[in-house]
Amino acid sequence: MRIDVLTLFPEMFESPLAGSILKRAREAGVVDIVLTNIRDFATDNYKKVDDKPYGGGAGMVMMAGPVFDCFEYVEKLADEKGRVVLLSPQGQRFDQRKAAELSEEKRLILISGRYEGFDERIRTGLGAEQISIGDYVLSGGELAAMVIVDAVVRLLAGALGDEDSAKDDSFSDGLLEYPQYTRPEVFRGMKVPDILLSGDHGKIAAWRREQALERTKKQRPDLLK
Ligand code: 9D3
Repeated sequence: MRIDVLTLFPEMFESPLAGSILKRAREAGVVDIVLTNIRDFATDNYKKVDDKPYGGGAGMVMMAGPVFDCFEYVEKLADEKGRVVLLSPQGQRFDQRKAAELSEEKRLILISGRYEGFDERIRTGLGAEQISIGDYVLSGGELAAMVIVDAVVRLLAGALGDEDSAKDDSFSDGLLEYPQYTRPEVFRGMKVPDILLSGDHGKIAAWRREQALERTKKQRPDLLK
C-alpha cells in the first residue's frame, strides 16, 4: 500500500512513523508512507495557506489553491489513483470496520487540515470522503491522520510479527478482550485466576469468552447492540 499524507506539519509524523510496527512495515516494504507539506504550494511571499471566511465569522479557512496544487502534485507521484480522505470533524466516525475497509486499498491520500476547516471546494473538487476519529475537538487533522495510518497499516499482511494477532483484537469479534495475566503467579497478594493455571484449554476458552462478554456488558454495552 502507498499512503500519501498532505499536511502543514509533516514533522509531527516523525515519531509515530519511527515506532515499532509502522517502522517495521515500512522497512519490510509493506507500506510506503509519503509526507508532503501543503505550505510548499503556497503561491505568495508569506507562504499563506489560510484566509478569512466569506460571510464573516471567527477563525481562518484553509485555502483551496495550495491544497489543490499540493494534491495534484502528489497524485502524479504514483500511477494508482487512490482513495482521497479529508480528515474533518464533519466526517463519518472512524472505526475498526472502516480501518479494515481502507486496508483493502492500494493507495490512500490523506489530507489533514488546520484552522477552522477547509474551503468547501476542496472536498467537492477532489471528490474526497471525510473521516472523523471521534466526537472531541483536536487542534488539527494530523493526529487523526496518524490514528488512521496506524490502525490501517497494522492490518496489512506482513505488518505484524505474529500474523494471528490482528484478528484476535478487541472489536474484530465485537467484544472487549478478556483479562490477561503474566508472571508472577502472585503479585502483591493478587493471584492469577486458578483456571488459567489449570491447563484445561476448553475451560480456559469458555472462561475467557464469559469474561469478555461480562466486561463488554459492563464497560461498553453499546457494542452488544
Ligand atoms: C467551532 C467548530 N469546530 C468544529 C468542531 C471547529 C474546528 C475545530 C477543530 C475545526 C477543525 C478542528 C480541527 N480538527 C480536525 O481537523 C479533525 C478532527 C477533530 O477535531 N476531531 C475528531 N476527528 C478529527 S479529524 C480532523
